[in-house]
Amino acid sequence: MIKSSVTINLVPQLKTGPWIYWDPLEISISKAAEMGFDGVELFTASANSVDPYLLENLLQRFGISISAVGTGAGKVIKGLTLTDPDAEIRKQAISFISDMISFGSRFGAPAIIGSMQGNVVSGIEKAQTITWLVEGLNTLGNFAEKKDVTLIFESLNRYETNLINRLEDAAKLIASLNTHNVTLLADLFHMNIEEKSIQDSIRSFGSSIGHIHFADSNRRPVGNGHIQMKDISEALKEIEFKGYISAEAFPWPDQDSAAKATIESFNKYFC
Ligand code: LER
Ligand code: MN
Repeated sequence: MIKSSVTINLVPQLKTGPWIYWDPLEISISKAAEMGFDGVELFTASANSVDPYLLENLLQRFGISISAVGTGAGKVIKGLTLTDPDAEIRKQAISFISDMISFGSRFGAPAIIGSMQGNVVSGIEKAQTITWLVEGLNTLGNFAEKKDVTLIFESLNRYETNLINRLEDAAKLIASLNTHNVTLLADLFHMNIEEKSIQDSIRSFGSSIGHIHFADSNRRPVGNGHIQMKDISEALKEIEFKGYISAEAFPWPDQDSAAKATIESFNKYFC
């Protein structure tokens, strides 16, 4: 079954990011549950910035799940990536993501690697950068498997990385790993910039897709841009997608309206 999810950001200093809810955990979880979402995707500063017992309690109280946990704070706050030329930084990136995998696994939730993939930097060959990324994903994919969760890899648009921009490149990358535990994240906002056809790419790489980031062309909640969601929903139904469709969009015009627009679009296209 396709499930709905909405993002919650718990890092207030990242003011301009594409997350729907920005309130403290209890308020955001209660609002998401009341709105009818099946899950929430958490963006936290680190693995130990949320009390897992409090979180467990809130999830039970409001009858909602964690769809995934984001790891991007490792880059944005700590400057870590899996492809930094400095081996010590790469090691710290693996450690940061491993902790996030462990945290998410307590709730059966996979971790997402998006911006932690880093960039090809000046003076370093792309092939070398890919080798570091593959090493990191192999280590982390195998670690996640031991924790009984998948690991999710996300291609990002060219303004966020010069490494993996399209679903096809991401699919080739995960096919080259020594683990089958890594799935792909199809973020509709990034795909609208990079793919020839969002729905065709979904059909081509559907068997690898584990998670969707749900946003319109301008990263506003779905229904406020020009993405043709009907075509995309048909493609997702055709590939028998069974994961979460998670709203990673700006809280436009405000958090509550963005959440409402999102769940209405989800119900319109996927129920
Ligand atoms: C960033 O643009 C994004 O889409 C996130 O999901 C990556 O961590
Ligand atoms: Mn995304």
